[in-house]
Amino acid sequence: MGFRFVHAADLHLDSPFKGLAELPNELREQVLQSTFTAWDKLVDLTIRCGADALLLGGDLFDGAHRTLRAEWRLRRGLDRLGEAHVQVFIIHGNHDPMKQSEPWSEAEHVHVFGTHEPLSLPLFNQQGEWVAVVTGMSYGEAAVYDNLASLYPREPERRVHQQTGRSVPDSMYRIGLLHGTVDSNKDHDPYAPCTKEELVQKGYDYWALGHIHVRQLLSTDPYIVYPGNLQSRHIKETGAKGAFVVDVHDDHSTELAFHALDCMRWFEMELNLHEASSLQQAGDMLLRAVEDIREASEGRSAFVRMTLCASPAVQHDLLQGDLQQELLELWKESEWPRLESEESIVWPLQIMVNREETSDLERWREADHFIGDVVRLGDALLQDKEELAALLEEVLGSFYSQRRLRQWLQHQSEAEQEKWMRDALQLVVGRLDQGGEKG
Ligand SMILES: [Mn+2]
Repeated sequence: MGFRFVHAADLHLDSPFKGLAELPNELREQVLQSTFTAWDKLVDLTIRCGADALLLGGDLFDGAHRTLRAEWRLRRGLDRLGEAHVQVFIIHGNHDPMKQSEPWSEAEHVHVFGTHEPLSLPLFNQQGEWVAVVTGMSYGEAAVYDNLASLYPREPERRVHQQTGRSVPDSMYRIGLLHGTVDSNKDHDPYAPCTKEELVQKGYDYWALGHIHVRQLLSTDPYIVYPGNLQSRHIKETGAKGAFVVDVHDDHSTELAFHALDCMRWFEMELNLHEASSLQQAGDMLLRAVEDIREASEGRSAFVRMTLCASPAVQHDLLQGDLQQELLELWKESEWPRLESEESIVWPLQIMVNREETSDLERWREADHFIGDVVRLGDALLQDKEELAALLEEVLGSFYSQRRLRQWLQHQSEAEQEKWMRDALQLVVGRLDQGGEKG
């Protein structure tokens, strides 16, 4: 018997979105509401597509200390799903380990899996037919290093039979609901680790996973799926975010359709300004790129970290810090009217300049001249890591006496430090060159 379910995970309701203090108020409010807005959109989608069930793979809340408004917003959505006769299956993850009692678990249509061992529950379609068995287990604490998947039963429908006496239909679709790490992932804590092979061996049809925020289809036979988080929360989570609508046919063949549900997106991009010969032209190109992002974000607000790659002439202008700032101001200025009319905003978080070596440097490197000496000295420092480190320590000495600056400096990579050196060299040579000291 066919049925339809929606698979989502990592809602992170009420994420605090730190570090956005400089955003205009209107935009900050949009950001703070975004995880809730995405949840509401998930509920809308689930009801609209006539799904029989919604599966949530953990991290519904961002923090173990949940705000009252987060609980209220979750509950409001669950109530709406109940009115539409949608069953909801929930596990708790590392961000929202299960509490003694979860207020919504009393609702008849909401099934919250406990923490001691995996539980197997029947899933009925809207016609009341038993079509699948869902096995899941919640985290009872934030850090779970045990292999939970290994505890999942091989024939979960037998457990349902033992508990309820209900006779098992001939073919039963098996779903595993799990918050964990498959085959390790360097960007996430290795909670509830297991291998893909282990999951395959269990004989389930669909592994509905949560925890990893990047959408991934690890396997299609069986389906092993991370839907990713519902709403991205920072610049490292780029691209569309949402949930899968999953159709299971009579023969258990399975079809997935991704639906974007996010209400704002993050973009990390480079803008090539090599064709620009003046700052005015660079400004025009920047504004055109902003329109491209607006199109790509499909009506959502967007936050952008942009790196400018410029021709030597423009680069020289950009290197004077205030001009880089001017481009930033131009960008913000062009977005203000939209902010007031609450249209989709494309907002710059940061503009950086990719300071490629200009031809000036190449020219001076060979010259028998003071500027040539400077370039050669810079080259030597870039070759000698110890020398460079010693120089930086000398130059940045006073910063090291301030705790926060010191911490920040200590977290900068060697590559970043080399970039500072190259920037400094470019800047010095640019200034000397401009000063008319040509040999
Ligand atoms: Mn998460």
